[in-house]
Amino acid sequence: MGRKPVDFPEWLSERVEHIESVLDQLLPPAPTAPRSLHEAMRYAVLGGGKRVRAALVYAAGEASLQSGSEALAQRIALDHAAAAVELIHAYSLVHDDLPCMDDDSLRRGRPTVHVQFNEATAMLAGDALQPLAFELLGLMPIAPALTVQATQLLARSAGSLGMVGGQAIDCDSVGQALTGEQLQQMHSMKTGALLEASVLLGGIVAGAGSATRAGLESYAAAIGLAFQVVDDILDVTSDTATLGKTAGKDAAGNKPTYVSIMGLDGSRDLLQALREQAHAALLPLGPSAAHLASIADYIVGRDR
Ligand code: GRG
Repeated sequence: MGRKPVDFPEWLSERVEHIESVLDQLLPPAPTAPRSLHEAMRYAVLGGGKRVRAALVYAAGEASLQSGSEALAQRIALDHAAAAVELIHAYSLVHDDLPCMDDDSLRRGRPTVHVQFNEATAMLAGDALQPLAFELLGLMPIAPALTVQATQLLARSAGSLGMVGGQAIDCDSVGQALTGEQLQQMHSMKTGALLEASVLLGGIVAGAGSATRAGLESYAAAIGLAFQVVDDILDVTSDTATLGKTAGKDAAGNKPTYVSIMGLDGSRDLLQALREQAHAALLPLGPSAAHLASIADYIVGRDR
């Protein structure tokens, strides 16, 4: 990971390729027993995904490293932190796709894990990806106090006050009308918490001071929300969107979205305001935060 300015698309594809190889090495090898479980874990994680969360860890790490301090230990720690958030994310998608949740048969352009393997294996693969994520954090070669902070942050963002809690609210909200405020709360837990944790993990691992952490927090809050607003906009505007939605519900007609509550124009206005908040938060961090700024633009402009 160089500190000299690199063109963003080039940086992003290099990081995506890098995290793919890190994950490949850190996941259990497929031929080792229990074989079907390990195959399912690898299938769930490798060969797909935009790797936005890993990119956020690396970009926040770059923005936080002191000049000339890019030691090997910090690079390994950033790899472990980036892999940990991708493992938690992958597990959440495996479980979200199960028949008892969204019952999806396709993910990342391929059959979902329970379709490719079976339901029990998919559940166990998700279960096994979670502790592996925390094991990787425990193996970071950095000051133990930073490892503790990183572990607590990831656990919080993934647990009942974060991602899983948001999913629970989402499940409970089917058939109910949510207010805009409740919708925001649900998404900030379900999707925003892990995206935000990715940014802060990069900062913690790279030894960010309090001023940098404050900038990262404000940036992270903005992009965490922006990600979901884009998702809701894409739900209506992408080629696969369903026509004739029920007011206040999503394409499937059963969940409230930003677009159904604020309208398309209102959602787009919110998105631009969030992009501006993200950029403003990075100003005090200077040029080393350039890739974080580009990721904000990427999230706001993404079309898948
Ligand atoms: C089941 C515990 C549990 C949690 C599930 C995040 C989540 C919670 C479910 C995902 C549902 C979903 C499709 C939400 C829309 C936003 C989102 C998180 C999309 C998937 O993330 P991307 O676009 O996926 O970063 P890739 O495949 O690029 O990694």
